[in-house]
Amino acid sequence: MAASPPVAIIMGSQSDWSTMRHAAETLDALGVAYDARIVSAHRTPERMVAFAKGAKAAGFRVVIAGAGGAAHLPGMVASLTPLPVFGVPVESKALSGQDSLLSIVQMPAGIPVGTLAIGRAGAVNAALLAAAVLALGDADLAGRLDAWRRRQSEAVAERPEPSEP
Ligand code: RP5
Repeated sequence: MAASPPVAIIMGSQSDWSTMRHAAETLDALGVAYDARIVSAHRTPERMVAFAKGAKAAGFRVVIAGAGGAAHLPGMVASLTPLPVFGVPVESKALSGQDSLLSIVQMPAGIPVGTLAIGRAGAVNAALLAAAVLALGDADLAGRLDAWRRRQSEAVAERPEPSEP
């Protein structure tokens, strides 16, 4: 069986995809392969355990986990795999993602989850961090990451456009 791509993007629900697709698009732009899956800590707990326990042996090297509300998915997965886990708090309807953020970031000492910002910014930055980790052992990817950052800098105007909002 072919090894998994280096990055797993997991999320608790289909409804998280509108946020997590930004991680996928960022990895696409950097030429980093990934597998995106719905793995819910409370609706599909056995799927979650199977994924997390098998992730390293499957060939994944980094996990990006997005969840909203009582967002225990990133922490639960981190407890079951030695791989680095980056958590993305998805913006919830009731509490605008503050619940997701606090659920993910407040891990007790011993099992880390690298927690990003709420929503799109967190999803993009989780992908950039995953790429940075992989780039430590991949000079081509390191070059693509440098180029991505250079293009971002070049796209910033020196002065604001007065007619734009
Ligand atoms: C969490 O519950 C998911 O990560 C999602 O953010 C939230 C709401 O899920 P749905 O009710 O939209 O499926 O498990």
